[in-house]
Amino acid sequence: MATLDILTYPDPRLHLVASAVDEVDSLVRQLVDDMAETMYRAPGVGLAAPQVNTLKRVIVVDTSEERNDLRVLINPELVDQDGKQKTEEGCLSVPGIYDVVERYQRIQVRALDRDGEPFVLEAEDLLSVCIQHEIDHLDGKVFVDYLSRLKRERIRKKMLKQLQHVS
Ligand code: GNR
Ligand code: NI
Repeated sequence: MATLDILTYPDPRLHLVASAVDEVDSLVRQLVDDMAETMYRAPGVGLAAPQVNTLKRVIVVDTSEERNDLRVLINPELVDQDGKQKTEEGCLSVPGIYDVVERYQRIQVRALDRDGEPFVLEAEDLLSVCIQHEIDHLDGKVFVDYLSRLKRERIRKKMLKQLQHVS
């Protein structure tokens, strides 16, 4: 296993759309395992493949307190959604920035698991928010895209300034 580098906003690669996985082979499983290790190490409650510069529709999430409930969703698709909730979100690709985003309260998502088997998951609260946040990454969307242009510009400038300091 290996940890992977996480792209940071405003990297333009975070705005590319990921492609569906057509076969869950050993390469995809390797990616899943490396993404899980990267997520736990960060630490974060989710990670999408585009964040580690891989344009495949693969996400991992674990919103459990104990960090022992890994969920792998390959080619995830929302099949149902209900209600609304506003939650303060963060993102490993936008470190240090937190703001409120409105999402569906409850979702049903269909996906393939690490063995390529289809399943349907019902999620609410943080798990639901997290899966919606990760599916957005697959579609080239970062949570700051929901904020006002003014806020987004401030965040962009702050991130670019931090980049200067570390390069
Ligand atoms: O670690 C994360 N925490 C989080 C908190 C609230 C809403 C969404 C998230 S996802 C984020 C990890 C991440 O950036 N996934 O893409
Ligand atoms: Ni994120």
